[in-house]
Amino acid sequence: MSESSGTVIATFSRRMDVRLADGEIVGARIKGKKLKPVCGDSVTLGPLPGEPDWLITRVNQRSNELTRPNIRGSAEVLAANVDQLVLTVAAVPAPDWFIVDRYLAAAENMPASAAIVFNKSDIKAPDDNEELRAFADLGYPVIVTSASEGDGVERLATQLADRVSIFVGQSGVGKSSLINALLGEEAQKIAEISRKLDEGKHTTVNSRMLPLAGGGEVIDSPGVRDYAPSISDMSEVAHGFREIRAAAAHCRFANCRHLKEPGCAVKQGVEDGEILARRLESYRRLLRLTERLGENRY
Ligand SMILES: Nc1nc2c(ncn2[C@@H]2O[C@H](COP(=O)(O)OP(=O)(O)O)[C@@H](O)[C@H]2O)c(=O)[nH]1
Ligand SMILES: [Mg+2]
Ligand SMILES: [Zn+2]
Repeated sequence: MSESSGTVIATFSRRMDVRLADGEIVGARIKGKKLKPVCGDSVTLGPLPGEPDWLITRVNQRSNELTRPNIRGSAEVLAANVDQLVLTVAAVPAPDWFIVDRYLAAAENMPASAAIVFNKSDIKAPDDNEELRAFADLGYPVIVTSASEGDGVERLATQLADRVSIFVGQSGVGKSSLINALLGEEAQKIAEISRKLDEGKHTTVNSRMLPLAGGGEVIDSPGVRDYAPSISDMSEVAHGFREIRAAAAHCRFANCRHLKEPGCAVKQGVEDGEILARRLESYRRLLRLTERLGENRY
């Protein structure tokens, strides 16, 4: 079997679409049960005689992984080799800022950069939004868009240029609409046609990666009702929150968990109005969740 390398651009449980180096897209299945390629993976694969599907024989070393815990508490990988998380929120449905915090915690630990998009500005402009201002103060780019009116789409395109970005966030915030606005009708249609080749065989698209005209890739992901990163070491929890990580250096105890310890600089930061109370609460929730999952991990 002659070997090629390619990038996984869509997954349908155990079947995937792989883009070869020359741009051709092939369907593929996976050799054995141990290999678990995800969208964004670089894989080694080869054609199978007498079959349209190719066979993936190897998943190449990943630069990072976007994860969430599965019910047994171990990590499920949602995407790999991602440069940037685009955390999408909207005027409606109302943002859950705790989910945004947890995606940011994932980005900090992957590591990957992160940007926040506030979509549907045509419905309600996010004027004087305390949460968005706090994210901008932490150094995260905040981009206000309207996928339907086109506002902010240029700026978003600049933010995405020449890197691999995954759109994440609640269902209905406009992730797919924004990607449509970025790619234009034509590119979307091409993606649809390539899919129609064997429609019916696999229906649930987990994630799909699409190339941007000017360079770079975007991954559309299905909406979530909730999200938390899978954490392998408790120190990653505080590492996930930039301002908590920074303040922690000034806590009285080096191993301060920022719960009830005296001389906690993080708690002091909240009292002084330098750290949002919600961010500390977010950190504490993720700490508790991670501890609980750790206890159940077997
Ligand atoms: N008013 C308005 N509606 C939008 C905008 N973007 C998306 N929508 C609508 O919001 C709904 C959900 O959009 P979709 O892209 O499927 O969201 P996704 O679940 O995050 O992929 C659809 O009915 C879209 O037409 C926007 O900028 N303004
Ligand atoms: Mg969608
Ligand atoms: Zn502390």
